[in-house]
Amino acid sequence: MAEFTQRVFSGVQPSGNLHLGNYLGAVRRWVELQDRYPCIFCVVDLHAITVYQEPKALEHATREVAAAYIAAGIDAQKHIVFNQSRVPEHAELAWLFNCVVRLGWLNRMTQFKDKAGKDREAASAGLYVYPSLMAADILAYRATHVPVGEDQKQHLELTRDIAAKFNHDYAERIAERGVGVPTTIGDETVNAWFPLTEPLIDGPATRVMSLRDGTKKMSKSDPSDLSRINLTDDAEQISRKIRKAKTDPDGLPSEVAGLAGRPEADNLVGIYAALTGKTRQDVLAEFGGRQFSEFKPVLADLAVEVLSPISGRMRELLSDPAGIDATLRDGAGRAREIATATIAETKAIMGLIDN
Ligand code: AQP
Repeated sequence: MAEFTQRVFSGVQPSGNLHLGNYLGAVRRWVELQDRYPCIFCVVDLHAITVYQEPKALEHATREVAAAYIAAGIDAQKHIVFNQSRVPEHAELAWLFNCVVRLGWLNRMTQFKDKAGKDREAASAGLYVYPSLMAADILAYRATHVPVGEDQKQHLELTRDIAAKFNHDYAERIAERGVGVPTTIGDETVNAWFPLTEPLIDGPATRVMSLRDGTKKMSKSDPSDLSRINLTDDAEQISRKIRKAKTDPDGLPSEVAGLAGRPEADNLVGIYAALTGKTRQDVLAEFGGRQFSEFKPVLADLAVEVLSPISGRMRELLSDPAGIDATLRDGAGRAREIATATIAETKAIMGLIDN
């Protein structure tokens, strides 16, 4: 029986400095997955412009995100690394999906509500249809697995809804053209053109929180630089930010249950766990009963040890922007071969003449 080719797709927006949350929640997981799957890692610049980006800063951030992927250990020769806008099929498929997605579905997206804020009328239309573009990014490669942080879970569910509706609406045509892949959903088997992509959200750092407020996620667009550890921060900056991280007056508990209602403590313990590959319980077995004044310097040393080789390698790569551009160009060429074939068949399924 035919099956979907197993493939991983994921991306980061070049909308500012890459931070520890992006690294622990996404990029570091990709490095592990690249030994098990063929992977496509995209710098999603078309997503970034859903909010205004100063052009020079966008160029710099695009190269910086690509450099971070490679510095973190992504093999851009064996896998595919490129920036989204170089492959126009993403935007083309997003339009087709805009005609599949329902307004009611888009209206439920919490990220739009968060990012648009109170003045929704002033938000770009791009920000509103962002989830269609994300579905297109993934399904242009008919990717089966997408490693992301917790915040992207709802968008991934929407991607599955779009795929399922497309498969359902065009079921006859998919069968007629003999391109369907039998896919079991519950106790039903459908003839799918698009896979129902699996999100991969696991580990102790699927949601790294701001160092200034444990109830808000660490984010590139947080106006306070003290809220996040950037991958480009040097040892002194990392230590200072961890020293200044908000905590409560109590010491560390010895059981995970003792972290309940203490978001800042939970966050720092989670970061330590993710950086060492341990569980929160392991960390508390070691540090339970100690004060933050003792824990923070150990955490800072650990963060510097893990991040400095990455930031050093990023600096080297960024000293040769033409080299990064060549990697992105090469990746885009290979990505495009896959995406053009998907779009051609998708259009044919929909009845859009293109011969
Ligand atoms: N705080 C986080 N903890 C764990 N994972 C995170 N990710 C983002 N923030 C955290 C994951 O990183 C990947 C890339 O995210 P993105 O660039 O698409 O944008 P985002 O999720 O909107 O990240 P930011 O930093 O908050 O950017 P801005 O401020 O520009 O919106 C995704 O897999 C995401 O889950």
